Amino acid sequence: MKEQKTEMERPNIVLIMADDMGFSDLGCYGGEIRTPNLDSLAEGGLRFTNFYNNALCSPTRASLLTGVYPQQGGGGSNSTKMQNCVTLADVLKTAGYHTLMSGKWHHHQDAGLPVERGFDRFYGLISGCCNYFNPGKQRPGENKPGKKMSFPEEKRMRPWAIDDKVIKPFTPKDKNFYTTDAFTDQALEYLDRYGSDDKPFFLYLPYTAPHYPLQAWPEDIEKYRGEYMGGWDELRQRRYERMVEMGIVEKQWGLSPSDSPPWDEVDNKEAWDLQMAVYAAMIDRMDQNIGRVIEKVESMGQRDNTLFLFLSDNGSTAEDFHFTPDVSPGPMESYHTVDQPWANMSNTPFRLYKFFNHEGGISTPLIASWPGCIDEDGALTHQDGHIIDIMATLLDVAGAEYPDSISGQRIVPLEGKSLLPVLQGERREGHKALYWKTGNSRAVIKGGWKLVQFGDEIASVSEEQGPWELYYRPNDRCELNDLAADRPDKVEELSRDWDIWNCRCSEERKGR
Ligand SMILES: [Ca+2]
Repeated sequence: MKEQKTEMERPNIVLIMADDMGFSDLGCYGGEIRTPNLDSLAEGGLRFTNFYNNALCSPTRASLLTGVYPQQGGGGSNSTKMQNCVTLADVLKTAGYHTLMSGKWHHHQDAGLPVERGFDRFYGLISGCCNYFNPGKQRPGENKPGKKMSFPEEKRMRPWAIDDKVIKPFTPKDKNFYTTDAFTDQALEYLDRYGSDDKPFFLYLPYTAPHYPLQAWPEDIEKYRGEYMGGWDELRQRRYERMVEMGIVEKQWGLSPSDSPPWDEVDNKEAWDLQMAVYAAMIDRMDQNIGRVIEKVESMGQRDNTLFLFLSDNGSTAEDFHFTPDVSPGPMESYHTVDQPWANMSNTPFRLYKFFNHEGGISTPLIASWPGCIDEDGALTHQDGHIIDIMATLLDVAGAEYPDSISGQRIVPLEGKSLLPVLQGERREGHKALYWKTGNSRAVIKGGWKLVQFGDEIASVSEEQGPWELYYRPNDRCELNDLAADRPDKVEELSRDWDIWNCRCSEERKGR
C-alpha cells in the first residue's frame, strides 16, 4: 500500500457501468474480448472477484445511486422509484462536487429526472435500452431503425433528456451517432467545462453496451468475425481455464454444465459467430471510449487523484428475440439478442443469467483504480461486496456525511458499508448478510452459505418458482451441489432471515 497521506485529498470520481455484460467478458476477467483500457485500470488497481449487483437494470441502478436495497426505497421491479432516499449526486453535490451524468437512467417516473436527483448536468437515455444508431424516428434517405417490437407503439420511441428537457422522439441529425460514442463525447465536454476548477467532479457514465439490440460499427465487428467459429463449448472451457489461472475463480468450484446444444451439432455456425462478434464489438467500443476518458483525465493532470470504478449492472441475458429476421445483427435496421448459448459463455463459470439470483445473474466484475491511494499491483480481492456499498465508499473518500433527511423528509438509513479499507489493501468487516429479490427469484448470502431460489417471473413472464437451494460458497460458488436436504437447519435459518429482511424493507418502503 502507498504511504497514507495525512490528509487525503478528495478525489474526482468516475463511475462507469456496463449493461447486461457477463462476469467473464473482459480480458482482465478471463475473456477473449480485447479490453486494453479496462485491463490497464485493473493492472494499476484492484479487481473484486466476489462483487454483486441486483440481477437487473433498474434495481441495480437504484442501489448503486442510493446505497440501499431498491425494496427499501419505494419499490418498483424494473422501474425503481427511489423514494425515501438520497442519491450519490445529492450527497456529493452537498460535499462540493460537480455532479455529472451521461448515459442511461432507467428509473420510474416518480424517481424524477437526474437533474431532480442531485445531478448538475445530464445527457442521455431515460428508459431501458434503445437503438444505438438512432433512438428516434426514421431519417430521410435511411431505412427504419430497428425497434423492440414486443413493446406497444408508443413505447418504441425511447425518451431522452438533456438536463431538464425531455426529448421524444430523440432523432440525432448526425449519421455518425452511436450511443456509446455520444455518451463519451458528452462526458468529455463536461470534463472540459467542469474539470479544471478547484471543485472535484463526480462523473457517472452508465453505458447501454452490450445490452441488446446487437448493433456495432462495421470496423469493430470485423475484428471479431470468425473468432467465434470455435464454438461456445471450446471458448467457454478456455475462459474457465484462464480464470482459474488468473485466480478469478477456484478450480474446485468446477465449471457449471453447459446450457447449450453441442456446437458440433449446430447449424448456421456463421450466423452464431456474427451474433457474438457484434456483442464483442460493442464491449470493444465501450473499452475504446473508456480509453478516451482515461486519456482526458490524464491530460488534465488529474489521474493520480481520480478514482475510477467499473462494473456491470447484471449478468448476460438469455432473452431471445429477433425482430428483424431479414437483417442480420450489426446495423441500425437490425434488432437481435445475443441469446442463451453465448450468454452462458459470458457468465462463465456460473449458472443462469440476468433476472436470476444465482451467481450468473448477480456476479459482476468491479475494477477500482486510484493511483494516489490504491497500490498499483493489479491485485485481486476475494472479499464480498455489493452495489449498496458504493454510496458508503464514495461518502468515505469524499469525506461526506449521509444525511437523516432531504428537504425535510426522513430517509432510509444507509445500508451499505464502505469498501475503502479493501481499496487500501485491508480486510474490512463485511455484511452480516446480503439479500436479493428479483421478481420471484430470491437469495441470501450469510457467511459461507448461500440460499437461493430459482424464479422465472420476470425472465419469461411465467410463475415458475423453485424450492430453496443451499450452497456452501467456499467449496461451491458455481452452485452445483445443493445441500438443502442435508442441512434443513440452515435452510430454516437463512429463509427466516430473508423473511425478516423482506418485512423490514416493506416497513421502510412505507416510511415507517
Ligand atoms: Ca442491464
